[in-house]
Parts: sequence; structure tokens; C-alpha cells
Amino acid sequence: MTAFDSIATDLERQAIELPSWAFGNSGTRFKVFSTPGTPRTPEEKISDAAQVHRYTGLAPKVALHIPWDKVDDFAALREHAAEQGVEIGTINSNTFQDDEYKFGSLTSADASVRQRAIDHHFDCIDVMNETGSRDLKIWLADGTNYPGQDDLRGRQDRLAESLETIYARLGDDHRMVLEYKFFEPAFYHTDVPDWGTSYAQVAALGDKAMVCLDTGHHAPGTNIEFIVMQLLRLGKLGSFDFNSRFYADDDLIVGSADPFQLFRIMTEVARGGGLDEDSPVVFMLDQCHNIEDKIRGQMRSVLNVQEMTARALLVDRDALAAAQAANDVLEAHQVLMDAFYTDVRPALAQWREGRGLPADPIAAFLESGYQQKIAEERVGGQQASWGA
Ligand code: PSV
Ligand code: MN
Repeated sequence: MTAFDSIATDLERQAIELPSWAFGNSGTRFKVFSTPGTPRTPEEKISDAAQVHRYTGLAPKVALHIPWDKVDDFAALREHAAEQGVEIGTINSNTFQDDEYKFGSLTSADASVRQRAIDHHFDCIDVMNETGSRDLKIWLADGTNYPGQDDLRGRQDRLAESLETIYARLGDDHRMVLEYKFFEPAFYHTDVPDWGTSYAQVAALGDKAMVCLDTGHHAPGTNIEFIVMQLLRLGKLGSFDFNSRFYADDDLIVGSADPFQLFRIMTEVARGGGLDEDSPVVFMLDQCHNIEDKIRGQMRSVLNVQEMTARALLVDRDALAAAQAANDVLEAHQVLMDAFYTDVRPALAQWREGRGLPADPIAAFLESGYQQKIAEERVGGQQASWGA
């Protein structure tokens, strides 16, 4: 039995959730480029996401963003997903695009604005009941731009109260995950800026509330794998939003800016039980493909996660523990680096073939002609983007 054989069962379980919005157009405040074939509807986004799963076997779920993916009949959308071989996953709320939320949503000093934001989350829970989704993901744009603009403590108290009201509406099988981000769109302070604040808020709610860690939401130089370790240790790591960053919240392809960081994160995930059968951790992507092909970009992303997961699983834990116990600093470091430098790609290609998947999923997708087909067929209508 090779070292790779010993990790095959763990790899088998790997499931990565794709964000519906990754298939729509996106860009910066300077320009949003359109691409031929971009989906016009949530149905088309799901069909594109299903292609990623079809060729990689890694992405059985698609996360929705409400209202971007609002449809009249969510049961029909669920059926459409099933026909395509995927399921609807996390439901993301959106309280950052209405004029009413200019000074905050769940933290607003105005009770009617807070109620509006709470009602939106109730709507999201209704959607979850129709789509069969387990998780409600909350990210808030709430914060202030100027010192003194608002009472930091009051906002935190109102947030706690709003979250409690939403939490009380969750079904028995539902969960809530609270995402943090240290800046943007607010620049002086953010109401949920870090894992500690998210943890404090969700810990006060109960077992069904957990933290969502978006890898792009930290200050440069932050040791993200330490946070992963701590949240797993506390039993509160609910989900990841994976992406890469060079500067701010770049939302680039996961594992592209710093594959070693992704390896270190996955190593702590494996160490903390995050890849175990009963793991509560959802692995989601939160990315945008501004200039590259979107379906192919999502394929590259899930393969990057799989490659770094395989390397993390290959860490010789006994040798590492022995070196650590002996305070053999360099040997311990070497054990980790040996796994990181292992090229798992040929073994993964073989592993895929053994499961009836193409050895090279991206090549197989390109050969299928799907991209050309949607570019030809999807004419007219409004291409999906932020806000649609
Ligand atoms: C905020 O930057 C965020 O990471 C949240 O997850 C949003 O829902 C998402 O981006 C929208 O792309
Ligand atoms: Mn995110």
C-alpha cells in the first residue's frame, strides 16, 4: 500500500461548495467585463456549476445568494439542480445593497431598518426550507467610516439582539454561520471584523451558530491556520469561504496566490478533525472570475483545494509528533515540507480514473464543447452579475 492509498478514503469524502455568483460577471469598481455564455438566470448558473462537478467529482453543491438568485419557485430550482446532478447548499443573505442599509442593517440604530434586515433573514430561512439547505450564511457590510460616527458598543448589542431573533427562527436541522471581515465597505470599523467577535456572537447564540472563515478577510501577514486551529479546537468552525488575495479582498482563485498557505490551512483542518466523517466544516469557495473563464476557473479552484488537501493528508503525523516531542525543530519542519513538496497530481489523476472521472478534468471539459455551446446559445437577456 502506498502513502497515497492510505489517504484515498479521506479524499473520497471531499466536497466543495461552489458560489453561484462565481458564474456571473464580476469586476472591480473600474470595470465589469462581460463574457459570451455568461448565465442569465439562477438555473443557468446551476447548470454551469454542475459541469464542475461532472468533470471533477468534487463539487456536489451550489451556494445561492439572495436576492441575486431569487426565483419564483425554489422547489423547481431544487429539482433543476437535482436533474443536473447537484444540490443547493448554503443560502447567503444580502443586507448590503439596499439604500436603507446605508448606516447599518442588523446593527442599525433604527428599529425599522433592523426589522427589515431580520425579515430578509426570515425570507432566507423560508428559501432554505424549500431548497433543503442546512446553512444560512450571514456577512454584514455594517460598520462606520469615521471615529465617533456611531456608538461601537451599542451596535454590538443590537447585533446580538438581531442575531438572537434570527437564530430563534432556525429549524432543528438548520445552522447559522457568521462571517467576519476586517474592513470594506466600512473603513474605520466593521461590526464583525475578526474571528473573536464572530465567535463571541455565535457562542452566545448556541450550538447551531458557528463561524465562517473567509480566507481573504484578514490583514496581510495574519496567521490564518492558527485561527483555523483555534476555531476547530473550540468546535466553532462552521465553514470556509476559500479564495486568494494579494492585497485586499481580491477573491482570486484559491491556492493561486499562496499555495503553501492553503497547504498550512488544510494541515490544521486535517489535524483538527475537519476532514473527518462527522466534520461540521463546509468548504465553500467565494470567488470572482473577472478576466478568466468562469467554469474553468472554478475547476482550477476545486482541484487546487484537492491537491493541497492530499498533501496535507500526506503529512507523516507520527514522525512529526516524534520530532516535536524531541524539540527537533528542523526535523519537524522537514516532515511538513516533505509533504508539501510531494507532487500528488499524477496520483490524483489515477485516483480520478479509478472513479470513472477524466484524469484531466479541465482538458475533458474543454473538449466537451460546453463553453462554445453556451456562448452560442445564450444570446439576449441580461447576463448575471452582482445585483442579478
Ligand atoms: C464579503 O466580502 C463576502 O466575502 C461575503 O461572503 C459576501 O456574501 C460575498 O463576499 C459576496 O461575494
Ligand atoms: Mn465571503
